[in-house]
Amino acid sequence: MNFMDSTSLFTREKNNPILTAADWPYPANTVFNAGATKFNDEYLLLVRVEDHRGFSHLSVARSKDGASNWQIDAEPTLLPDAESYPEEAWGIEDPRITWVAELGKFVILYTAYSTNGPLVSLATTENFKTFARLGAITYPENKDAALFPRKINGRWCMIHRPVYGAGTQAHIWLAYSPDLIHWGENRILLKARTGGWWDANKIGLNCPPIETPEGWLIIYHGVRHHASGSIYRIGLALLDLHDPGKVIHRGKRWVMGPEVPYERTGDVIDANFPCGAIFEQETDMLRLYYGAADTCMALATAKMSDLLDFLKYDCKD
Ligand code: BMA
Repeated sequence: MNFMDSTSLFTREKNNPILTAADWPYPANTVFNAGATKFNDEYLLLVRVEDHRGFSHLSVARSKDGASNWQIDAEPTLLPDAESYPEEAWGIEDPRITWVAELGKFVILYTAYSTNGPLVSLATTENFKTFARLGAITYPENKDAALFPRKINGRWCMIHRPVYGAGTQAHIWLAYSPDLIHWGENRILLKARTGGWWDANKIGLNCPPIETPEGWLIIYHGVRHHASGSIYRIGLALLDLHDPGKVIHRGKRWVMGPEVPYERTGDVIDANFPCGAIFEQETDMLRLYYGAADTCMALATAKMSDLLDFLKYDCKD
């Protein structure tokens, strides 16, 4: 056991929460779990907005500095379309955005909340105004999916998270596809730990894999169940660049858990849930955008080199 403080790697933005339902141009219950990317020299969040029926849709918020003065679309940007896509009956949630240079498009994997449970759907966009849906790419129950930004050994690759055991167990899986629609060669990538671990029983991917010279950085959550509910915390792993099925390192400690009031109170207490991260190579800075307590959006930053050093160090004992 070493005594490095893994929870000091990320620094919370002083103006957190950066977005709340009160900022919204139309009535909303909560705004959280946004996908994130850079677009037209701005930071863009595709925010999950929950309405007063309990159903979610997605809306764009843009900012020049990624932390303040957000310009929010006056109306919902992407609404569920249950008529053409029945799996969207109870809303669309938790988008993960990947810029795919080869296609010249952003590929968005999101949760479609079907009447048979959540599953993963795929849409593309070039402008965050119009979207092309490719439909459901998994069956329920499955969520927490994201696409790698380029083909690996000639095929598209995604991470996803099927659930079994009446929702009590979930591992992180990998799958491959020739065309983004038909997915196969499924296998477990990271297993939930067991017993007393912070990431026992149920884990899921958070942000799309981030390419670094040392491997794909994976940001994932672990759910710890206890007498008064669950705690969603964030951990890290590193995958081989050429074969993402190979795990190079997996951190033992969590790097971020609910600590401050906006993470500890809200519709779902004690839930830190990022869906987007932006890595700025020039400054070595990783910006992590996360939903806090399923209620608002917050930002935390870390140095990529510190995260990679931590992963090596944390695996040793
Ligand atoms: C997960 C997802 C997230 C949510 C989190 C905490 O299973 O459904 O959308 O933020 O639970 O409620």
